[in-house]
Amino acid sequence: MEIIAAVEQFITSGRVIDCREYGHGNINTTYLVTLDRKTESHFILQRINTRVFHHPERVMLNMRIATDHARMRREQIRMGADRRWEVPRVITARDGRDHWDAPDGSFWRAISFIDDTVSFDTIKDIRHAEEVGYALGMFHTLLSDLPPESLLDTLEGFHITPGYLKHYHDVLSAYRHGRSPEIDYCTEFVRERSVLAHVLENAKEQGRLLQRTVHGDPKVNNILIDNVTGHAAGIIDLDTVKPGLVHYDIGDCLRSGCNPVGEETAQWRDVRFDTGICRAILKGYLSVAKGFLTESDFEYLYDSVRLLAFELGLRFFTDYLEGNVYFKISGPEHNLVRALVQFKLTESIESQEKPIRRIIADLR
Ligand code: ADP
Ligand code: GN1
Ligand code: MG
Repeated sequence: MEIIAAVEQFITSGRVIDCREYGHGNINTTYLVTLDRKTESHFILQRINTRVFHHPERVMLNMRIATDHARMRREQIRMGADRRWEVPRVITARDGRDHWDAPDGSFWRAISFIDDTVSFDTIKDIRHAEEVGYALGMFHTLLSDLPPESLLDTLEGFHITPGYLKHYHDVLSAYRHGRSPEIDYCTEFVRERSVLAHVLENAKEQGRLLQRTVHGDPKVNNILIDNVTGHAAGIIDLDTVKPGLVHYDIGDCLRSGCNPVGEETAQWRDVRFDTGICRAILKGYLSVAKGFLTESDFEYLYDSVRLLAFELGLRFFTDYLEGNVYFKISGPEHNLVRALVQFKLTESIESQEKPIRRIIADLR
């Protein structure tokens, strides 16, 4: 498919000057398009990965509901005068729809570009960490009164760790390739933690944690930072906005932010969980979101950090064993190394359970 054919579906004025692959996403393919016009000279064009999202038109429906709601709430909330908060806008295609179905079956959509911002793959300092936490807190606040039932389940089983564990067992029993010390380390790691996998889903079933509208993927590079002020200016990658537990988001944001060497490092032995960053992210988060967290929500915060690191390791490891069918990779061992990174991170979280629980108690 010629990308230019997709670009043209979303432009009403101006000429295309440039179109280049953009960002470091693991799922979709993202392009930054530049036009020769004065306003809105950039936009984001994305080909949605339909191997992951089987009903991309439902993803777009959720995105429109969530962004309309967030924009409406943003006007009602008193945000500091020095703060901007941008909600990405879905750009309508020439035929009036919110996406374009290409003749080859690929699914394309365009989103407004949030100008004068930058996204980092890792946390650069404590202030950045607080802003990342603030961004997630602001996102949850803006959607806190959007009933989760208003959204469709666009990715069944997403963050349901027991489901990933079951799939892992199926894949492992069909696995016929060679073993290695790394594979054995991972299988043993998962075996020792099969009880852990149920912690949040059990709490949900017992009514201790309630479903809300969540982001699903609030890792560090999905939070845009204003170039000038250093403040968080918005949160992107809204494909997984759907009903869920805020714990999925808090756990995911912490597992992503508190790993200073980043999730793509090859030096997996050096991975550790940084409690200073953890404190700063939670401080930023709670500065906006404390009001809607219950006692029970606080009780499960430590479990959520540990679980989400473990869960992502399990997802990467399963994908490796399954022949890399889900995440984009740069080589055959990529998902195995990514899994080792997350498992090392989980170990580091476990070894610091007391200080992490203390941080949560102090900020409560
Ligand atoms: P993926 O689902 O593959 O992770 P994303 O939606 O996160 O794709 O986009 C990939 C990258 O493109 C982001 O990390 C960010 O750097 C950039 N990006 C995406 N949307 C926008 C936007 N609306 N404004 C500015 N940058 C964006
Ligand atoms: C994927 O699309 P991206 O790169 O922001 C994945 C997340 C993982 C993340 C790990 C829909 O996110 O769940 O946490 O990779 N998204 C989906 O980097 O599976
Ligand atoms: Mg992303």
